[in-house]
Amino acid sequence: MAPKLEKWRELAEKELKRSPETIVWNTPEDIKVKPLYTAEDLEGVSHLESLPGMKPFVRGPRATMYAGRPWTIRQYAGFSTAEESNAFYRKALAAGQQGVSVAFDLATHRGYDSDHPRVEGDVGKAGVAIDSVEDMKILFEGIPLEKVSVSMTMNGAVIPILANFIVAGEEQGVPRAQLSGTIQNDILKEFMVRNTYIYPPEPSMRIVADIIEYTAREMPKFNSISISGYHMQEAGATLVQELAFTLADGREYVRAALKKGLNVDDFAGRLSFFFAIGMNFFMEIAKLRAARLLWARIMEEFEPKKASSLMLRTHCQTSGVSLQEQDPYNNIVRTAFEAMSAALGGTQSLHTNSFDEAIALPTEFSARIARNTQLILQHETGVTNVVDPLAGSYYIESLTNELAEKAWALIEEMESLGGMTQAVATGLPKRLIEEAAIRKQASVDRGETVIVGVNKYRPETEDEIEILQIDNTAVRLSQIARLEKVKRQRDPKRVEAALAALEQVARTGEGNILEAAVEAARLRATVGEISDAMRNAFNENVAVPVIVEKVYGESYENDPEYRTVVERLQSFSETLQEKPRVMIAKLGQDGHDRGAKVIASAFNDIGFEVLAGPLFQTPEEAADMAIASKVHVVGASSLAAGHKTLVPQLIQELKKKGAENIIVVCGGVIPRQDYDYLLEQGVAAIFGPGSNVLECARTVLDLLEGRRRN
Ligand code: 2CP
Repeated sequence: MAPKLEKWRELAEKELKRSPETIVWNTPEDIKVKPLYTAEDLEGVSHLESLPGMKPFVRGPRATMYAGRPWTIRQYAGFSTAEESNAFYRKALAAGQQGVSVAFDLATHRGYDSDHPRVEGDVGKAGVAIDSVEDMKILFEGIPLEKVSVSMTMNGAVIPILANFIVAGEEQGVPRAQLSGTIQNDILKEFMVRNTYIYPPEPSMRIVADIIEYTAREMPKFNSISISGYHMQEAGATLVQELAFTLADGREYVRAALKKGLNVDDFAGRLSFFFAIGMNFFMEIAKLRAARLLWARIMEEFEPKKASSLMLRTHCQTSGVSLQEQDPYNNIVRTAFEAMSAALGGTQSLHTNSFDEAIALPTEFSARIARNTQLILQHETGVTNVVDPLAGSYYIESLTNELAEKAWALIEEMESLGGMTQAVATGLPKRLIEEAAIRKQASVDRGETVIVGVNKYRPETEDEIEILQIDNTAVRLSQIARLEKVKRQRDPKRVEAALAALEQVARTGEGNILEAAVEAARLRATVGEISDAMRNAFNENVAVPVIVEKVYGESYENDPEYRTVVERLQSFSETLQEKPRVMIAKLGQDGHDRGAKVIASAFNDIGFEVLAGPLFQTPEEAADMAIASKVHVVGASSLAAGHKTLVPQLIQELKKKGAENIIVVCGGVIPRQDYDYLLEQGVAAIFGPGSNVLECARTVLDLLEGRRRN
């Protein structure tokens, strides 16, 4: 150690009255953050001399970055009908938003038309309902698609949605070659965390490759994929996991495209990325820098000729899970810090969350504050004037290097499993993320990770905030009316032939699936019909939920409070002469299962017998399963706003089948305004965001004991 540093250590020890090693922060990534960084930490770090716009692009993909052009303010939005979403986009663009980003409802994500019986609770809820080109045309009416770039978050039903977009553009007078934007089209992370898949992994990978092929040939301004780590972090992944799995996914997509015979330089420049930006301010900045560094390293393997093929460009979104229901205005502050972090990390495009998103869909007011957060950053803080302003910081450069090294090791581990498709099939990445999520939850529950207004400094009274409610039934009926009209006006024979041709392309592997779907969409085949033609060829993916054991319990080792609950449950089980059985149910098309998985694992460790229901159950299917498995409690987890339709239906189904003795509780993103309604419908307890899992277990035990006494 240099003599001066030795001196610092002495001073630090004097101040602390203990060794400075005792204040090292061990992050969830297992990075030991020290109180001081110096030039010594950068010895041997090789990326320090690089410049922006040049490989390995660690300092940014463009030479001038925001000094030349600021990042795109691209707010993700969509709800209800195409008309309502269109009005929302036009207003947002007039108020300073720079690009459009479409949120589709879950029915669309999973390839169902709005009239399908499985999607009654989901139509128009967490996004806009799109059934055909007619809806798509309304969605973009008055928005010049040759100028405004459009991002579409779609993975499962990616073929019909992109086909509809292409045809809507054409019919608006914009040829596909002029369309700019991005389609998410990242199926591997769907199997790991996001769950809006339709088909099994292998044909799903073919779909991705066909889209890359088609856009490379026909749509030079369109980003063929948005390789996403966002949902991994949302599901609980550490930043190293997010980084590694995302880049490993990217490598896999490149291989899939090369296998189709494409030249790497013809498509690599249009691959894009998407990361979450959480509250670990400096680490997030370093993560984006490390991502660019590693992507350039990965792409070198494929020996591209163009430098732009090595360049990682990314969208970022502030973290949804960092938002809290309690003391919700704090979320504005959280989002602002996260946005600053994304800007300092060099993102190309950014969504800032609305402060009420932990509770419901954003209102016009909360959406304005979210957008203004970025406008203020761009116009008032001076953050855009200098490229990569934190380069050279001992701490940032050291973190960049350490994250890159750790992520690289994990990328190589995935490689040793045969690449990411194989790794995903083994379930390993999913399990690692779930374990990290459970550890994080335990750390919050125990107060080790502080969340202001939630597990510390909680206000005595809660502010009630205005929320946006969607009349789901009205949306569904209007969609069904339009669907019927579309079907009346089209030529059924030609539609049938186009769908048969599409199925044939899917089945044989000859031809391009997107190309065939564009023909079908032009003739007004619907999203559901196009998806079904592919279902016929590919079948559906079925996933069996696995419960991670012991991680939650281990985090609580020797904790007296935890022991008390465990012992109380043990003695209750003795009276019952069996462990109480809890089924965790996911109803409708809502695939957000972090909460459900965490609860299932924690409850299992605490001593309940836990049954994890599969994703996408109808209320009737969930009731049948609960009855067949003789459960005492069903916990319905809802994060996609379907709870007011689906949970009462579940209770009705249980009653209809004579099982009203089964206790129904629910949790997830449920606004307080809905509590009374749900309680009236027979829900016994509601656990909103920020609930302490041990508290939930206590409440469930109270309910079980109460039921037994009566
Ligand atoms: C950029 N440009 C510049 C400069 N910077 N030109 C001169 N000087 C500069 N300093 C050029 C670029 O080369 C590009 O032109 C154009 O300006 C636009 O810039 P960009 O950086 O490409 O920005 P963008 O068009 O906004 O594209 C950003 C991304 C794209 C990341 C590449 O893929 C994107 O917009 N992704 C958004 C994804 C998204 O919104 N996802 C929503 C997730 P050229 O194109 O001609 O080169 S929703 C999340 C929810 C949670 C969910 O998934 O469930």
